[in-house]
Amino acid sequence: MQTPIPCVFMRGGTSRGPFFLASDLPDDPETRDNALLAVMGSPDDRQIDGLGGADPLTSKVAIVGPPTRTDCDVDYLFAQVVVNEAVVDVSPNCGNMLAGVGPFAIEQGLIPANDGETEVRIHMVNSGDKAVARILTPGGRVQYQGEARIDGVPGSAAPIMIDVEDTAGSFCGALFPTGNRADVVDGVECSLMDNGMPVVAMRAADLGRTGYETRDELNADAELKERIERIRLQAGHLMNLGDVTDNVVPKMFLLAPPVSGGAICTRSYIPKVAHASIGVLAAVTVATAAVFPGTTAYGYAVRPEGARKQLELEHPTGYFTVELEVSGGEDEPRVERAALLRTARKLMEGEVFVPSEVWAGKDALAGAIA
Ligand code: NQM
Repeated sequence: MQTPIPCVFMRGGTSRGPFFLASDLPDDPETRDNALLAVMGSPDDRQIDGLGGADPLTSKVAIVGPPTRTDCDVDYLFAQVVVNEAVVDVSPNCGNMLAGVGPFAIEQGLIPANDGETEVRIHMVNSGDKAVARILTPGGRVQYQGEARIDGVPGSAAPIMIDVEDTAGSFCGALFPTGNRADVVDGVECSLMDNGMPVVAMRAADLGRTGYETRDELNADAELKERIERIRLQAGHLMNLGDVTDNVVPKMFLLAPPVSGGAICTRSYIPKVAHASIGVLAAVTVATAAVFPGTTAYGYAVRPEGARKQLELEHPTGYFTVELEVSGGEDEPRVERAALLRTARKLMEGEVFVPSEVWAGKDALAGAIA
């Protein structure tokens, strides 16, 4: 026997995965995680027995429900399903899947749509932070087609503008959890930061690399991956995250001077596989590093003048633009807000099946209680 679970399969930014209503999933986190492993086909390098795309970027799940924060319209819990381990990590956020939350919430009737544009205030449950997404809804229906382009996704789609604020220290308690703008970890100077995503930012040159390597080259570099994982495990303790062996944070960044007219060049690991582009909230954190003197990013970064700064972060498949609103002086800046452009597309709507020994479904529970 198998249990059907209603689900919408969506691309959100440069990620993809199933979106669920929280009320359609098991309430108990352990059963929920087992169901999500079965949905995605993990653990398995190919995720052949599930919906996962055998890559961290396509092994993601969004769980959406009514808000538990009074200033928000919906709750969004993100789950990273590890491809080849039986691990479901709800410790990080995902700013890419976030792009699909507004369209999903509107179409599921969690929030009414305006004729024109609908603002969806999203409580990112993983960190407790709030994001505001603006969705095009002509005639009260979500518009997916449009002219907005984001690197890492072919073609164009309707723009989804997302604002995040007050993300400093969302997971680690402070923007610089060690109190320093740079620390030496395992012999390498690192900026340990969290402006919406815990990040370890290192100069690629300090690890004997250029920082301009392709994703394939980085994934084939076993020696570098081992070194970076050693640094990550130590950084986890320094960043108040504890033992991060089974967590997908902090994300690991190699930085280099910009080569294509951007603000800084980035390569990232999420955290053990190189990213095809860059994570959204990770990009906000690295852009923040670029405006703080004393970080590993500052000396490399090319920054525009003024309080509102557009920083184009170079990554393996193009650019990611982060707009930062910065107050305070040059030495003690404060990032008030970050704005991002994403797109999303609904790909499929239906039911996904999990073996009933993993989860027998809500009706079974109701039957047992009755
Ligand atoms: O940093 C990848 C992604 C992400 C996360 C990852 C993300 C973010 O590109 O907000 O979006 O870091 O695993 O989807």
